[in-house]
Order: sequence, then structure tokens, then C-alpha cells
Amino acid sequence: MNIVPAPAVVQDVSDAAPHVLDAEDRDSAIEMALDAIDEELVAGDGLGLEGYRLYVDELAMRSEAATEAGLFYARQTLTQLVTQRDGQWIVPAAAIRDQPRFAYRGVMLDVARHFFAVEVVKAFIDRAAGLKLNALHLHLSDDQGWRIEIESWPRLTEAASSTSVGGGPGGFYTQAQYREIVAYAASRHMIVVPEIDVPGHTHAVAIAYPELTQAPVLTEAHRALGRELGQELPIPGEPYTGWAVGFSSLKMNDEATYGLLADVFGELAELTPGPYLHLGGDEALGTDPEDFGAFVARVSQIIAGTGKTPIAWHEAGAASALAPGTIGQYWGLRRAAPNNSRETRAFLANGGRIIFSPADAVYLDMKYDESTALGLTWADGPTSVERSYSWDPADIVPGIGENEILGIEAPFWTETVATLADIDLLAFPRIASAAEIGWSPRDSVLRTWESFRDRVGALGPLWAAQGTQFHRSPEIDWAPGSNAGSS
Ligand code: TNX
Repeated sequence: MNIVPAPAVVQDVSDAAPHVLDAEDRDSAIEMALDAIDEELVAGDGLGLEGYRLYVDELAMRSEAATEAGLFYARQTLTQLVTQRDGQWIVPAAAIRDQPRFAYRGVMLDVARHFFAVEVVKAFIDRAAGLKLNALHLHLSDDQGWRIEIESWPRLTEAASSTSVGGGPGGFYTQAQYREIVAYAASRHMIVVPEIDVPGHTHAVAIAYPELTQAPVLTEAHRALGRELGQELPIPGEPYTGWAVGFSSLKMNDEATYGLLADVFGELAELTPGPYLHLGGDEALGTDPEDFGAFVARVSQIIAGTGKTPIAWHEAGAASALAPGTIGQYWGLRRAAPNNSRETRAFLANGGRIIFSPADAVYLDMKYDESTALGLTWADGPTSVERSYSWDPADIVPGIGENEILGIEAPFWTETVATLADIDLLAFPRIASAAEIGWSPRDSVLRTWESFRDRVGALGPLWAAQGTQFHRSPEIDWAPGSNAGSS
């Protein structure tokens, strides 16, 4: 059965006759199937907040769930099941009982290195929700631009939003547009997790409010990268359009900095119904470790004061007084370095749990192989589809198992990517690996590369029909019909 992510329990009913749809093409077949399904909310029964049951036979199609989210996921499964056989559109007979392994199943979009219009973000939400992902983390600020209107600090967008990597136009979301994204995500059962990355990655703040930032700290590595890529080094007071990291910082010993952050996270808390605000905390290379620890602890307390739970990249685990329950996001490699493991485990001692984003498996901005036009390779070389599938969050950091893991997230950094088609080509099919690792039980017989490869290949025609570009990786046998509308 060609479902991604693999359902928890699938009964073998392959002998039973399919449900035939009297449709002309895939779109209308899907529409007919979704219209015909009989949905019922049922109490209890162990289906949890997102689980569902789905039955299909010749005569009827029926789903049950305890929540609207569960019914929504039954619809996503049904959409994937619609297929063509012997010239007819059908839904194969099915008896499925399904629920996710992890509560948090995210994707991140970096709208700072390149800015993406609301319509692109909505399209990305649709794609992710179709794979039962339920969190959209938006990386809203970085050295290259500030992307969210903050009413109490208007210069952030007035002065620091109009550029992006490579010098192209930037942009920002008004608060009304941000609310529109949040509402659209909610209608697909996704939360939005806004990130303001501090204390590093803040050259844009230096354009808007220079008095709150320190001068760029440049190393030989920055100069070498600038020479290699032919990019300018950051210049105080001027927009930065290269992609070196780790040179900028807020002033950590100035009270005014905390005034800014209290206002920024306060406004974001008002705008964001989801439970999390992300404070970044990665790659603060130009800062003193003690100052860094005190800073991220204080910012986490500011966020906790808004009633939200802070999330931080794993480096922040080094801080001694994070707000209780702060979530750590691991972005090291599948084989964790000892210092990364230590920093990540520190969140547990503080009552927090972990989101896993191992860069050499789940970073959607890595090249597939040396010939991929877009993307980066720093995470241990290119990431094949097989590698994107070959990991488990419970195997990465010793001492962090099933119960300590909140979930997984696939980040998409956008230094090399400027359009929806670019996003699609790097994300698909590897985003499906992340979705399956977040949703499907680890011990499922379907949780193998061979099974996944076959099921993903069968989704090619659906993606093509939906207008989703995807990388026709030679690792996968794409089903006939996968080339419709391809570029
Ligand atoms: C690392 S992952 C970063 C980003 C870059 C990305 C490129 C992380 C927390 N920081 O600033 O965009 O690599 O792959």
C-alpha cells in the first residue's frame, strides 16, 4: 500500500475489491473520494490527538478519529491511495489504524536568507501537511534581513528587510500577513513556530538599531569563504548579502538589548497561538561563552514570561539557567560529537525535551549528489535520499531515547534557493523521509529503505499532478505518470 508516512497498522485486505471512482482524471478522482468519505468523531479508543482509522471497500469509505486533526490525516492517506488501475480510478480496499510516533513533526523555512511571499509559504504548508507534518518553524531573522513587522521597533523592517543573499529584493511579513500564515497553517493542523535568532545572526539588527549590536568579529575563515565565493565581507551599517555565519552579535551586557527582545517576543507571543517561540542561539562564534550562557538563559526567561515554551538550538544547552522546560533542537550530525551530546542532554536535566534535526540527514538544503545545481555540502558532503532516510532520532545522543524526544524537524536554509520550484526540488523527495521518521513506528515492517523507496516512487504521479516539483532521484523507481508537468 503506497502510503507515506507508513501507517502504524495496515491489515492485509489486498484480495478485496477496490472502491471504484467514476472520474476522468486524478484531480477529480481525489475530489470524489474526499467527498464520498464518511467521517465520524469518536471518543477515546486510543486514537490520541492525531490518530485515525480508515476503512475502504467496494461499497463505502469511512474514517474515524477523536479529533479534527485525525480526520484530516485520514484524508491525506486517502488522497495518496487514489490510483489508476486498468483504465479506472480506484481506491484500493484498506483497513488502517494509524497514529504518530512523535507529537512534534516539523519543517523549517528560512525566510531570512531569501524572502518568500505568503503564497509560497502557503504552498509549502500544503505540501508538508500532505505528509502529516504538523509544525512550520519560520526562521524570521538573520544577518541578511529581518522579516516580521514589530510595531514597537519599526526600523527592524523599515531599515533592515529590503535585501537578501546575493543582493536580490527582500521583504517582510506585516503582522496581518503573519496572522494569515498562522491561520492557513492551522486550517491544515499545523502550528507556526517563529524564530528570532539571537545573539548571533543579527547583522540586520545592526542596520536598524546599531547601538544594540557589537562590531562584526571577522576571522580568517570568514575572509577565506568570502574570497572563495566572491562575496563581500560584512560592513558595519551596510546590508549583508553574503552567507558567512557567526560574525554578528547583539550587545549582551546592555539592558536596552533585553528591552528590544522583551518587546519582540512579546509581540510574537500575541500573534502566535502555538505553544513555542524559538530564540535561535546557534553559531554565536564572536561571543564570550559566559556572556552567551547568561544571555540565552535570560532570553529564555523572557519567553517563558510570555506564557510560551522556549526552543533553542542545541548550543544553548551550555547555559546554566534556562527557563525550566526549554526545548533543545539538535542540529549536529547523526554521529554526535561529544560536546554536542553534552549540550543537548543538558536540556533534559532542565525538564526540557529534544527536537532532532541531524544536519547530514534531514537538512533539506544539502545537495543530493555532486551534480545537484542548488544546495550546500557542508554537512558531511551531499545527502542522498537513502541517507535522508537512514537514521533514527533515538540513536543519536546516548541517554536521549523515545521519551525524551519531542520530535523531529527538517530545516530548509535558503542561501541558494529563491523560488518555490527551487524549494520543491531540494525538499522532494527527502521531506518524505523526515515525515516517515517522525510519524511511523520504528518497529514497523514498512520502516525500511526498500519499502520506503517503493512507496515514494508510487507518489510521483500524485506530486506531478499537484504541481510539486521533485528531484527524479535515480535511487528511486518512479511510477509511470511521474513525469507529467515536470520541468
Ligand atoms: C547552519 S543549522 C546554520 C545556518 C545555515 C545552515 C546552512 C544552524 C542552526 N545554523 O545558519 O543557514 O547551516 O546549511
